[in-house]
Amino acid sequence: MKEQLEAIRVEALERIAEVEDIKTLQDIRITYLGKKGSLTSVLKGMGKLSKEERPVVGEIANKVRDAITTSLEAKIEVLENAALEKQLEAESIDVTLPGRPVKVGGPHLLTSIVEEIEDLFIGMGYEIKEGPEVETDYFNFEALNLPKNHPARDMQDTFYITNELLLRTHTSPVQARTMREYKGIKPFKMICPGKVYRRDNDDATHSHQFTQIEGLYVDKNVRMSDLKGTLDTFAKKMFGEDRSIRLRPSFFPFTEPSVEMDISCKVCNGEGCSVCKGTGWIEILGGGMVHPNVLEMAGYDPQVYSGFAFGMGPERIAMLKYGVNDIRTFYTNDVRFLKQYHQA
Ligand code: 2U9
Repeated sequence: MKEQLEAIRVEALERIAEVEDIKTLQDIRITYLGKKGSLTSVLKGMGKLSKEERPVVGEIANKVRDAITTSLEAKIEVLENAALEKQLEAESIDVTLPGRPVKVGGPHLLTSIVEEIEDLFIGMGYEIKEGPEVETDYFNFEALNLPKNHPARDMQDTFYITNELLLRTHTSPVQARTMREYKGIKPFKMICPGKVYRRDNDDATHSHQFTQIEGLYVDKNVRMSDLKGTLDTFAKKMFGEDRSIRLRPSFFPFTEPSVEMDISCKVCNGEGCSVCKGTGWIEILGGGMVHPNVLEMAGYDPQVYSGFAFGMGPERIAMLKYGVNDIRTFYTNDVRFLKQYHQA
């Protein structure tokens, strides 16, 4: 029996030494020390031993069990440490590796232009106003001296939603709303940037949705020369101090007299080239003195108050300033186009 116990010890320790995984170690524990294990079955046979032999064999059996247990625990610790090492190695982060660059976006060219124009007018004391894109027929047409059946309504092809509701065709209704808000007594300067909609077929110079910035100044004694000075300041700040402007007579239902403003062509310095179609001038915006009917409808007495208004298309301004030749590039969002104008 002593030999049997010794054989178990040797065999068990050998197997433990060879094992490389914890699961097999657990199987070994069961094989030797479990209820039906080999050590246990040897111990069960101790009843057959003499009184003298029993304590001697018992002590050896205890020692063998202790030896196997100690060896098992030591090996478990070794394997667990190795597993932990392996996991730490696999999960280690090399903090010295260079990071992946994060792509940063920037404002759209149109947004930059609108903000630049806003800043210019804020500097001249203007406030920024916004209004709804779904407008009433009243604010989009009626309040701007375009009564129903007025032939000038044909100038704009409109997206109608109902008989009375439409997508605004210009930002002018925001000005009509502002005059109403200031109740015919408060003098003010405002500009209103925003999206507008026309039933146009899209091509290089037309888009069914585009941007407008319109301005309005109402006070006592506002004169045409104020308009001219304001627009001259704007043109020089926007296109360069070496630019000159000229005003040509025009017609808009909401202004009288009405003008269109050109700036001298930067490409040929007024000599005439393909950009300015040989004229030396490039049309930038329209404007005029607010029609007395428009002032009156909004509650401002045209005998006391006067005003000037102007309107421009930021897409056109951006196209001229940066040589963009197709208005659709603002809306098709080709990143190669957008990237060129990041000032990030
Ligand atoms: C009120 C009174 C007057 C706004 C004006 C223009 C002239 C004009 C267009 C030019 C090209 C915009 O981009 S565009 O389509 N606009 O020429 N806009 S006067 O006059 C107003 C507006 C509102 C109450």
